[in-house]
Amino acid sequence: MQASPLAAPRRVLTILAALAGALACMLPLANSAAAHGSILDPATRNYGCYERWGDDHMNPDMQQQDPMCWQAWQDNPNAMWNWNGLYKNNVYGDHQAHVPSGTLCSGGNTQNGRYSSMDTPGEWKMTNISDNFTLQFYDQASHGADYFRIYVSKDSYDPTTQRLGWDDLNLVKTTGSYAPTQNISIPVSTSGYDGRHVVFTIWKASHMDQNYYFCSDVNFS
Ligand SMILES: [Cu+2]
Repeated sequence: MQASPLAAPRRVLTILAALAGALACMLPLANSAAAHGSILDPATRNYGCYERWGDDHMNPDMQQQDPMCWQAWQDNPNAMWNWNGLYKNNVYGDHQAHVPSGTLCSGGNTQNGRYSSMDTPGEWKMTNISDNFTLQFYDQASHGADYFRIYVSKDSYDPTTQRLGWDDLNLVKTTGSYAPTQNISIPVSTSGYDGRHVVFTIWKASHMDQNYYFCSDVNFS
Protein backbone atom coordinates (compact mmCIF):
# COMPACT_ATOMS: atom_id res chain seq x y z
CA MET A 1 0.00 0.00 0.00
CA GLN A 2 1.32 3.39 -0.93
CA ALA A 3 1.11 6.22 1.53
CA SER A 4 -0.66 9.26 0.21
CA PRO A 5 1.59 12.29 -0.17
CA LEU A 6 -0.39 14.02 2.59
CA ALA A 7 0.07 11.30 5.19
CA ALA A 8 3.46 12.42 6.47
CA PRO A 9 2.65 16.11 6.88
CA ARG A 10 -0.62 15.14 8.51
CA ARG A 11 1.23 12.95 10.98
CA VAL A 12 3.57 15.81 11.78
CA LEU A 13 0.59 18.08 12.39
CA THR A 14 -0.94 15.50 14.72
CA ILE A 15 2.27 15.28 16.69
CA LEU A 16 2.55 19.07 16.85
CA ALA A 17 -1.01 19.34 18.11
CA ALA A 18 -0.31 16.76 20.81
CA LEU A 19 2.83 18.62 21.84
CA ALA A 20 0.94 21.91 22.01
CA GLY A 21 -1.65 20.26 24.22
CA ALA A 22 0.99 18.88 26.54
CA LEU A 23 2.67 22.28 26.76
CA ALA A 24 -0.63 23.99 27.55
CA CYS A 25 -1.13 21.58 30.46
CA MET A 26 2.35 22.26 31.79
CA LEU A 27 2.11 26.01 31.45
CA PRO A 28 0.28 26.81 34.72
CA LEU A 29 2.80 24.75 36.69
CA ALA A 30 5.67 26.41 34.89
CA ASN A 31 4.22 29.82 35.74
CA SER A 32 3.91 29.08 39.41
CA ALA A 33 7.39 27.54 39.53
CA ALA A 34 8.86 30.75 38.15
CA ALA A 35 7.01 33.08 40.44
CA HIS A 36 6.74 34.38 43.94
CA GLY A 37 5.41 33.17 47.30
CA SER A 38 2.70 32.32 49.78
CA ILE A 39 2.14 31.10 53.30
CA LEU A 40 2.23 27.33 53.31
CA ASP A 41 1.21 26.93 56.97
CA PRO A 42 -1.37 27.83 58.02
CA ALA A 43 -2.18 27.35 54.34
CA THR A 44 -3.64 30.27 52.42
CA ARG A 45 -6.99 29.67 50.76
CA ASN A 46 -5.61 29.07 47.31
CA TYR A 47 -2.47 27.23 48.40
CA GLY A 48 -4.64 24.90 50.51
CA CYS A 49 -6.86 24.16 47.48
CA TYR A 50 -3.79 23.54 45.33
CA GLU A 51 -2.26 21.27 47.96
CA ARG A 52 -5.43 19.20 48.44
CA TRP A 53 -6.67 19.09 44.84
CA GLY A 54 -3.87 20.14 42.51
CA ASP A 55 -3.21 16.62 41.28
CA ASP A 56 -6.91 15.69 41.42
CA HIS A 57 -8.68 18.86 40.37
CA MET A 58 -11.15 17.14 38.04
CA ASN A 59 -12.48 14.91 40.86
CA PRO A 60 -16.24 15.55 41.20
CA ASP A 61 -16.03 14.64 44.91
CA MET A 62 -14.48 18.05 45.51
CA GLN A 63 -17.92 19.68 45.34
CA GLN A 64 -19.10 17.77 48.42
CA GLN A 65 -15.83 17.37 50.31
CA ASP A 66 -14.37 20.83 49.84
CA PRO A 67 -17.06 23.15 48.45
CA MET A 68 -15.08 26.39 48.79
CA CYS A 69 -12.21 24.96 46.77
CA TRP A 70 -14.73 23.63 44.29
CA GLN A 71 -16.24 27.06 43.69
CA ALA A 72 -12.73 28.47 43.36
CA TRP A 73 -11.69 25.90 40.72
CA GLN A 74 -14.93 26.61 38.85
CA ASP A 75 -14.28 30.33 38.93
CA ASN A 76 -10.65 30.23 37.76
CA PRO A 77 -8.28 27.25 38.08
CA ASN A 78 -5.37 29.65 37.65
CA ALA A 79 -6.08 31.04 41.13
CA MET A 80 -4.66 27.74 42.40
CA TRP A 81 -2.01 26.99 39.77
CA ASN A 82 -0.71 30.50 40.46
CA TRP A 83 -1.05 30.17 44.23
CA ASN A 84 2.09 32.27 44.67
CA GLY A 85 1.06 35.18 42.43
CA LEU A 86 -1.52 36.93 44.59
CA TYR A 87 0.02 40.36 44.74
CA LYS A 88 -0.58 43.96 43.82
CA ASN A 89 2.13 46.32 42.63
CA ASN A 90 2.50 50.01 43.45
CA VAL A 91 0.28 50.59 46.44
CA TYR A 92 2.69 53.17 47.95
CA GLY A 93 2.20 51.75 51.44
CA ASP A 94 -1.54 52.45 51.40
CA HIS A 95 -2.95 48.94 51.49
CA GLN A 96 -6.41 50.04 52.58
CA ALA A 97 -6.83 52.35 49.60
CA HIS A 98 -5.69 49.76 47.05
CA VAL A 99 -7.34 46.71 48.59
CA PRO A 100 -10.89 47.70 49.55
CA SER A 101 -12.81 45.94 52.31
CA GLY A 102 -14.59 42.88 50.95
CA THR A 103 -11.69 42.13 48.58
CA LEU A 104 -8.87 41.48 51.04
CA CYS A 105 -8.47 37.80 50.13
CA SER A 106 -8.17 38.56 46.41
CA GLY A 107 -5.71 41.43 46.80
CA GLY A 108 -8.36 43.92 45.70
CA ASN A 109 -9.41 41.67 42.79
CA THR A 110 -5.86 41.85 41.51
CA GLN A 111 -4.79 40.25 38.18
CA ASN A 112 -8.17 41.11 36.63
CA GLY A 113 -10.02 39.22 39.33
CA ARG A 114 -8.13 35.96 38.96
CA TYR A 115 -8.42 35.39 42.74
CA SER A 116 -11.88 36.86 43.33
CA SER A 117 -13.24 33.47 44.47
CA MET A 118 -10.98 33.77 47.53
CA ASP A 119 -13.31 36.46 48.90
CA THR A 120 -16.35 34.18 48.88
CA PRO A 121 -17.56 33.50 52.44
CA GLY A 122 -18.08 29.88 53.40
CA GLU A 123 -16.73 26.81 55.12
CA TRP A 124 -13.13 27.04 53.98
CA LYS A 125 -11.00 24.20 55.30
CA MET A 126 -9.15 25.28 58.44
CA THR A 127 -5.71 24.59 59.84
CA ASN A 128 -5.67 23.83 63.56
CA ILE A 129 -3.39 26.20 65.46
CA SER A 130 -2.83 27.23 69.08
CA ASP A 131 -2.42 30.68 70.67
CA ASN A 132 1.26 30.63 69.77
CA PHE A 133 1.86 29.48 66.24
CA THR A 134 4.51 29.76 63.55
CA LEU A 135 3.81 31.11 60.10
CA GLN A 136 5.73 29.17 57.45
CA PHE A 137 6.31 31.46 54.53
CA TYR A 138 7.80 30.33 51.23
CA ASP A 139 9.15 32.60 48.50
CA GLN A 140 10.54 30.78 45.53
CA ALA A 141 11.91 33.99 44.01
CA SER A 142 13.70 35.15 47.20
CA HIS A 143 12.41 38.72 47.05
CA GLY A 144 13.09 39.42 50.72
CA ALA A 145 10.69 41.40 52.88
CA ASP A 146 10.48 44.98 54.06
CA TYR A 147 7.94 43.70 56.60
CA PHE A 148 5.12 41.31 57.27
CA ARG A 149 1.92 42.44 58.98
CA ILE A 150 -0.12 39.68 60.54
CA TYR A 151 -3.73 40.11 61.61
CA VAL A 152 -6.35 37.84 63.17
CA SER A 153 -10.03 38.39 62.49
CA LYS A 154 -12.18 39.57 65.40
CA ASP A 155 -14.72 37.41 67.20
CA SER A 156 -17.47 39.58 65.70
CA TYR A 157 -16.54 38.49 62.18
CA ASP A 158 -17.98 35.29 60.71
CA PRO A 159 -15.92 34.04 57.73
CA THR A 160 -18.70 31.65 56.71
CA THR A 161 -21.16 34.48 55.97
CA GLN A 162 -19.14 37.71 55.60
CA ARG A 163 -16.50 39.02 53.26
CA LEU A 164 -13.40 40.15 55.14
CA GLY A 165 -12.92 43.87 55.73
CA TRP A 166 -10.24 45.97 57.39
CA ASP A 167 -12.55 46.67 60.35
CA ASP A 168 -12.74 42.94 61.04
CA LEU A 169 -9.04 42.64 61.84
CA ASN A 170 -6.79 42.88 64.89
CA LEU A 171 -3.13 43.52 64.10
CA VAL A 172 -1.15 40.95 66.10
CA LYS A 173 2.36 41.31 64.69
CA THR A 174 4.54 43.54 62.53
CA THR A 175 7.95 42.19 61.63
CA GLY A 176 11.17 43.88 60.63
CA SER A 177 12.86 43.23 57.31
CA TYR A 178 14.20 39.92 56.02
CA ALA A 179 17.08 39.37 53.62
CA PRO A 180 16.22 37.50 50.40
CA THR A 181 15.66 33.81 51.14
CA GLN A 182 13.12 31.15 50.25
CA ASN A 183 11.85 30.05 53.67
CA ILE A 184 10.91 32.34 56.53
CA SER A 185 9.38 31.20 59.83
CA ILE A 186 7.53 33.84 61.80
CA PRO A 187 6.51 33.11 65.40
CA VAL A 188 3.19 34.71 66.35
CA SER A 189 1.72 35.02 69.84
CA THR A 190 -1.98 35.62 70.44
CA SER A 191 -4.42 35.09 73.27
CA GLY A 192 -8.15 34.76 73.69
CA TYR A 193 -9.09 33.40 70.29
CA ASP A 194 -11.20 30.29 69.97
CA GLY A 195 -12.53 28.35 67.00
CA ARG A 196 -12.74 29.62 63.40
CA HIS A 197 -10.82 32.78 62.48
CA VAL A 198 -8.94 34.17 59.49
CA VAL A 199 -5.25 34.99 59.70
CA PHE A 200 -4.63 37.81 57.24
CA THR A 201 -1.04 38.57 56.27
CA ILE A 202 0.54 41.33 54.24
CA TRP A 203 3.96 40.65 52.78
CA LYS A 204 5.72 43.74 51.49
CA ALA A 205 8.41 42.36 49.20
CA SER A 206 11.74 44.17 49.04
CA HIS A 207 12.68 44.06 45.35
CA MET A 208 9.98 46.56 44.32
CA ASP A 209 6.64 47.95 45.53
CA GLN A 210 5.05 44.49 45.39
CA ASN A 211 2.51 43.59 48.05
CA TYR A 212 1.00 40.20 48.78
CA TYR A 213 -2.26 39.57 50.65
CA PHE A 214 -2.95 36.20 52.24
CA CYS A 215 -6.05 34.76 53.88
CA SER A 216 -5.49 31.59 55.94
CA ASP A 217 -8.44 29.89 57.60
CA VAL A 218 -7.56 28.65 61.07
CA ASN A 219 -9.16 26.90 64.01
CA PHE A 220 -7.76 28.03 67.37
CA SER A 221 -7.85 24.93 69.52
CU1 LIG B 1 7.80 37.76 42.60
